[in-house]
Amino acid sequence: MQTKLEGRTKVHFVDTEGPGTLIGEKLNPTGNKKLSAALKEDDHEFVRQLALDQVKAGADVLDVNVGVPGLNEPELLKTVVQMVAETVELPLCLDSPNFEALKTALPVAPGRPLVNSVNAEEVSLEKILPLVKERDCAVIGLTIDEKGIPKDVETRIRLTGKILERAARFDIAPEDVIIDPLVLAVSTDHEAAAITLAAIERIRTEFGVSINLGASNVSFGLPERHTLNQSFLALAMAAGANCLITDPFKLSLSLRATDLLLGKDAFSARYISQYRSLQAKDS
Ligand code: THG
Repeated sequence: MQTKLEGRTKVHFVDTEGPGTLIGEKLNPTGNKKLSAALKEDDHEFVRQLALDQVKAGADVLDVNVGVPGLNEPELLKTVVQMVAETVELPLCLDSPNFEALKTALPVAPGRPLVNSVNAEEVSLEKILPLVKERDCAVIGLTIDEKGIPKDVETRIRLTGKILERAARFDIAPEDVIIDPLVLAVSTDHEAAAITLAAIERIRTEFGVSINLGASNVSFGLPERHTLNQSFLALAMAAGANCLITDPFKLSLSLRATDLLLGKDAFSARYISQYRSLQAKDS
């Protein structure tokens, strides 16, 4: 199954059978003081550079999140999406829980963007899905509802079914819905990753849709986060996740290594090309 995304000039397919999609997560002010300051001070150069650096590092799609408390998110998301769209050619992923922000920014996003996200709550389904249909784009569906992130696999399967069914009612095709089963930090629940991996396998077999995962969330509160993220990313991809929202500076080569080991990189071409571009950047 393929999801077509489009940026200003580039087309990218999120593909259940092909190599993984890397959504660069760094345009997100959460825990990033420099970016928060840049957004407050309208430092467009800083934002543009962070976008360009992620493209160079191997991102396929760029996530854009501007959630800084106190700032006008609808206006800011629109401004930043416009700015990033002028700077890079890749498709964009508009990351906001704020309906008004998505509604305001979607018209200025080029091509066919990815909306991040809708969830299984009534208010979310009823507001976000019509927006996605109207803009003819794709959406990430989080398996979360009024009760929060389910602890068990079964509820995540049920919520996946609910999101896909509701999308269908709005005439949104299953290939335009990428399910994100979410992962909690293993520091607070040692079974969190194992449960998400089991959910990924079942979503893939039972629904066949693309699966997204934030591969940095698993390691909150632990040392050597990079090591945990790297191991989790490989396990998640082996289980069936084909779209990873993560740090391209640290994980792009690891992601291409996993593609190769899963038989999705003929002649090691993408792995070698990623290696070379990282070498070129270092020298
Ligand atoms: N699923 C979907 N969307 C998501 C997530 C997900 N969007 C947000 C998040 N999870 C993915 N993005 C980030 C961005 C940054 C970090 C983690 C996830 C992060 N930041 C560092 C920190 O907090 O310590 C600081 C980074 C820095 O200093 O540069 O780790 O799961 N659909």
